Amino acid sequence: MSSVNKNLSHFEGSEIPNGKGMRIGIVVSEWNSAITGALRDGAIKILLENGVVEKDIIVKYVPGSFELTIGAQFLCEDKNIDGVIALGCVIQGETRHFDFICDAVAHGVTNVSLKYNKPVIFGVLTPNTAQQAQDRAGGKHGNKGDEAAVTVLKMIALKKTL
Ligand code: DLZ
Repeated sequence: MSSVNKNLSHFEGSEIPNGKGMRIGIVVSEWNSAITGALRDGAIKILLENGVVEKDIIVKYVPGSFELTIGAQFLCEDKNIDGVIALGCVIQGETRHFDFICDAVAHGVTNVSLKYNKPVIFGVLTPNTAQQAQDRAGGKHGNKGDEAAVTVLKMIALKKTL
């Protein structure tokens, strides 16, 4: 994989915006819950470290990654929510559903984001093995939940400038 030897949670570019006053939904897939729980915890930690208050982080669960799209839509319907993070893990070696699920979620979250004009961040791991998933959920390649949290803060801040 192209990420070999990289910590993917090393952020480059502009500063992380302060999230004070932002209200953020997190939708978490229960499939591969040890991994998705670590993604969720990473995302929450980053949001709290960057000014989002606990009561403004709304966490909801869906059965599998396929349901992340509708979960994100439910959250986007709340007009007080500024942005949503969708967290899941689909391991390629373990399911023939892989392509169907990944394509559906990628298109689904994009559609929801455009429909509601709010950032919906794709925080779905799509590794080949369980080890690669662990490496990206608080392991040697960082935590994709952290990246998703930074991304939602940046996108909400961008919208506020326009
Ligand atoms: C069915 C299924 C399979 C085989 N594998 C995964 C997976 O690796 N990761 C994941 O998040 N969900 C998986 N699912 C469940 C689907 O996402 C979905 O919940 C079911 O197909 C019901 O719609």
